[in-house]
Amino acid sequence: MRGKFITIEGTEGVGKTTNIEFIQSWLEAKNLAFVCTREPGGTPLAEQIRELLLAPRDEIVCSTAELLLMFAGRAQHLHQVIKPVLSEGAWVLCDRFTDATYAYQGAGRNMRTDLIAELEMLVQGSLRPDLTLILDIPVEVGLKRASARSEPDRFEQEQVEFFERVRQGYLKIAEENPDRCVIIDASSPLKAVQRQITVALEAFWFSSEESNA
Ligand code: Z5A
Repeated sequence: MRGKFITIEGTEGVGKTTNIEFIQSWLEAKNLAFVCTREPGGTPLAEQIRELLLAPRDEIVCSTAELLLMFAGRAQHLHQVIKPVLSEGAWVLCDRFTDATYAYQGAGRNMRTDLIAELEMLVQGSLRPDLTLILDIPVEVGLKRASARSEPDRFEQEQVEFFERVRQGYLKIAEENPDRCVIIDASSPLKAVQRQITVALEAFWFSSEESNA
């Protein structure tokens, strides 16, 4: 049986990295075999593409080049990691996936959604995440958290308006995919965020067990 594919998404500084560790402990407590990975990245080639994408540079990166690089890394990641792991029956926990492309390149950079959908079909076929946790937070709060943590990468140098469009992009994805997406209020204290994540994971676990029975 194919394993389950969980993704975690959100704008800057929402706490994905912090909460991924928590989700890993939940998977371990359920005795599930899983691989934790990320995008852009997840294989040596895709990690090199990540470096190219995140490095601040003088040259303006055109949106089409950015979009194609995202999907180039994703193709390699799917081929080398995600698909083999799922077909062995293990679960995949991925820090960002194609929803990030719709939110950042689509809503953020105003790229056409139908073009993104064509690339999605080319690279993924029918494969989609089974559960997506969208950590949501007011943009200013997330940017403040992120800036306290590290030097800004090329995306983090964008203006507040860009991240506002990205946030709205994520909220639209959640609205259009209610069976797959759960919005988590990430502005709460960490314990409260993790309680919401546990509720979402347990509900997903229960419905997966029911459909396997
Ligand atoms: N990107 C794209 O454009 N298109 C695509 O298709 C894909 C990606 C896949 C890299 O992603 C960039 O790639 C990303 C979008 C683009 N750029 N941006 N912006 P990334 O996921 O590697 O980068 P990131 O979004 O900047 O994630 P991050 O740096 O790992 O941040 P985070 O994981 O969301 O946050 P965190 O490190 O867990 O937490 C931030 C701080 O807040 C930290 O000090 C925590 O201790 C603190 N924190 C966390 N939770 C709380 C709560 N609840 N209360 C208080 N403080 C908290």
